[in-house]
Amino acid sequence: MKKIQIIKTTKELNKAINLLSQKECIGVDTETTGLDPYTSELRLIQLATTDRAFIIDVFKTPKLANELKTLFLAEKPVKVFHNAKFDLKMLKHHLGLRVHSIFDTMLASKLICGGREGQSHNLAKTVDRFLNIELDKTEQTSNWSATLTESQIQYAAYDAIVVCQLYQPQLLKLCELDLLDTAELEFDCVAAIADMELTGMLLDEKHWRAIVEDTEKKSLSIATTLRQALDPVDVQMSLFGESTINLDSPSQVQEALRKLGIPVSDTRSSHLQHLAKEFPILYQLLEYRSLQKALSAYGLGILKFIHPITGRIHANFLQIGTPTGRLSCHEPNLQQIPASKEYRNCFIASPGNRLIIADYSQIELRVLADWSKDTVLTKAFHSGADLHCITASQMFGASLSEVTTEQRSAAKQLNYGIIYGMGAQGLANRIDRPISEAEKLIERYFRTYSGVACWLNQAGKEALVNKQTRSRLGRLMYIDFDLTDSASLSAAVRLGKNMPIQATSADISKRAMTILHHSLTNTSAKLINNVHDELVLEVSSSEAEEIAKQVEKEMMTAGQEFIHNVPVVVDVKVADAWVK
Ligand code: DCT
Ligand code: MG
Repeated sequence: MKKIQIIKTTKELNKAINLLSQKECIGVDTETTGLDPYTSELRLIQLATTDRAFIIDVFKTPKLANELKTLFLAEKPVKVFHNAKFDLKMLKHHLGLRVHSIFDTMLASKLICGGREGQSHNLAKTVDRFLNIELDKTEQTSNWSATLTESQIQYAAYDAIVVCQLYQPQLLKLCELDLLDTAELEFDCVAAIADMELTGMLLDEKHWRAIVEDTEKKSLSIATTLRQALDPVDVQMSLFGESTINLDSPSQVQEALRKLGIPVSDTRSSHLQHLAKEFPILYQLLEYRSLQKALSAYGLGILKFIHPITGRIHANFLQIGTPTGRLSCHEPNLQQIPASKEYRNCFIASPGNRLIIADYSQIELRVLADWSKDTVLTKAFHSGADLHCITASQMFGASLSEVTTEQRSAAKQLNYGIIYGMGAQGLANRIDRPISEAEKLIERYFRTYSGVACWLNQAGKEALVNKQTRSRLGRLMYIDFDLTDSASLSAAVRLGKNMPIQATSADISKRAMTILHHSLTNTSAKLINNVHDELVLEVSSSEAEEIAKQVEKEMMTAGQEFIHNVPVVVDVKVADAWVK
């Protein structure tokens, strides 16, 4: 039986804080009446050591919670949370409390897992894995707004205690796996992400509806053209001139295309793209599909995420959303709003504010240049000229001023394709040239950038030997493969080449968020979105220009912590909407 105390007076609280302050770490947890900070209430705050817990009932003694300010801001003890983002949002929104020196047992568990998917990192599973304890979570969703039962108090206390107990074994494991730097980077970034979610983004609902309607109209009109082309007989016979073909059915579409003499082996878009030059009707089909996709992904569905209280969209960002450490975003996915102007234009600054849109220029290629120490690529970045143009001039033997748009675009495909382990066939498809030409280009690329070739080769080999790869900071990504399966082997090699680069870029982006979150604390500026190498902030108009400069400078600083021999460039724009 663990010792549990419900704190009722300032005196009791001070005594508890005294005791807790002497610990290396304390477990912290909250119980709330729901998941959304704006519509639910904060009921309990639990503070714990490994064998006792102190509980503050915020309903009964709300003033006591404010007394936690010093403890929460202090460097020591370390505050251990499981999924700190959730508790930080509640503490900040309801009590204005901020927390320094965080250790997050959920993020630690994910880091230790090294990007392997299929493992759950909820508290019960984490406790089971690291402490071999079975945790009863039945009270989690019980009624936290009524009079609390003994069982609820026990549950609340025990959660904070086990979180505190997780600290030592997880710290040891992080140390063993050489993950302390990565863990520090992650833990420092939690508050930035919590605040970004609390702030949310403003969507111009009317404008969005207009665009969706416009897309629907376009889609309808293309569908009519397509039906007439694909199903001419039916249209003529039908009384209402309507075709019965279902354009969303691959088998019906394939059959109709074949009847027209178009030799389709399947109806995947990449295949159709290939044939479209010869059979232009396929361009219409591709266009129809992309409109339909946009409608289902970004149709009116997003409007239900506009918060009834704030009027903004508060998406859910998963801090370690992918094995490389990139953030992912859900409900809705603000990272996947189409890059086209019309959609992004709908995300606006609220009156009196402006947006700052800042993105790293070619960050992955800069990481590659710096890490591989390739002299040619490094020199290209130092020259300050357009990288893709430089590559094009080298690949096609033209002077910089002679490079054509197509050549630049092919060079760009090459520059990025290389880090994704793209082969000659892939390049040929993307630049729409014969495979023999793609082969020559790749060969010339590696001859020019021999340092890159060497680094990539090595990275691919090491992935197979070590069955893992790491970012520059040391983020661990296990690579699982089947030695007897060549497809699985080449996938592993590809990951070995690409993951370290992408993960390092993700680390840079997180570091930038942390630095900005910290330095912008006493300004009007707030982070509102992260799309990998791009950060979006909202700021009062009067501060916008000045803070934009600060954002540029600090994002560069974050980049240069990881990239030492190549300049880091950040493009910054101040605008009324999310457009570049
Ligand atoms: N990207 C990629 N593969 C490509 C193109 C882009 O992986 N073929 C990724 C990496 C960079 C990011 O998208 C931003 O894309 P762009 O802005 O188009 O790339 P850029 O290098 O900045 O090129 P440009 O100078 O044309 O903007
Ligand atoms: Mg660009």
